[in-house]
Amino acid sequence: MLVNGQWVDKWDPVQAKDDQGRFVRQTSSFRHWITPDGSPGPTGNGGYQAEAGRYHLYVALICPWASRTLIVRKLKKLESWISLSVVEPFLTEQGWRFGDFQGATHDHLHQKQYLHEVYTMAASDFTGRATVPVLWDKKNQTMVNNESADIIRMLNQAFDHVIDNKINLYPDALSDEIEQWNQDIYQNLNNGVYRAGFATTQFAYEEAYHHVFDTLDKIESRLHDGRPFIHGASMTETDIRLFVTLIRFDAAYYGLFKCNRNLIVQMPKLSEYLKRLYAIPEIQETVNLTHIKQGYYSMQSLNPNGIVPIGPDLVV
Ligand SMILES: N[C@@H](CCC(=O)N[C@@H](CS)C(=O)NCC(=O)O)C(=O)O
Repeated sequence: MLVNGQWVDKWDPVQAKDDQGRFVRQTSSFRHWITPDGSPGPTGNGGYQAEAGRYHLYVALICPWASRTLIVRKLKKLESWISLSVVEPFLTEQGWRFGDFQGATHDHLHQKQYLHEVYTMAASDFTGRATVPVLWDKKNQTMVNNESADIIRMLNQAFDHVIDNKINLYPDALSDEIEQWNQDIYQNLNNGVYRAGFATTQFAYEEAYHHVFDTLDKIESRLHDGRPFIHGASMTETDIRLFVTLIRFDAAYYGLFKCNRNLIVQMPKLSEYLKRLYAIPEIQETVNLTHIKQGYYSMQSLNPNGIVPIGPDLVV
């Protein structure tokens, strides 16, 4: 991680833990918002107006948080508005690296080798982990936001006045319901699988494991009435948040993170739901199973010899 702008120590996936061995994720530090007129968003400062070609997204295809921003960028047809760089799937001793691995790219903007160098361009004394996603402002040469929850929310509406795209992943009428689901899904499933995988006590692992499967059971039974998406007929933010974890589950979380009561493919409604989402081209284009497997199984503390399992194929 970076301390006062200097890279220190070897990369360790366990960001922090509490006194009972629970994995604790770092909070994001750049929280500005792109808005239609540059006025401030819910957090941070103003000055980030939606303009063609002004912004850049840094992602990792292994990463569920980065992938949700990629999905929204595609669904909202923002590819020509927001350019993209993709890091390699392996976690190096200096964190995320750009390069030639298939599906990755170089840093088109700054020709940096490591993502942490992009962080120190934005804040030369930055202390913290250099995480993806990063939304970058080319005009002011700084970081707008590194919190995917903010990024998907802002991409859903900041450019609506200039693009012809009517998809709304966060309709007013559903906002309360979406917020409730977000909290539940984040804590118990999206981050729940990481809490199981990175637990450092049996207690913390079992607690997280039960949260993961209680949540999957709850979703399986909700889908029993035949609804195509979690909140009914239309896809919302909740579906995107679920998809990124479900698509990684059988390939990575079941084995590496020990979330092994059952596979998603063994849950009939959930696997139909996953297939339905995966059939949407804009979503499918963001999934790279090679990056997912190589990336997760390169985490040395969980898999010291770095052997990548052959199976399973994509579950959908
Ligand atoms: N709150 C962040 C979390 C992002 C995050 O933890 N990303 C992971 C990859 S899945 C990362 O970049 N980790 C690098 C590290 O911890 O050094 C978000 O949702 O945007």
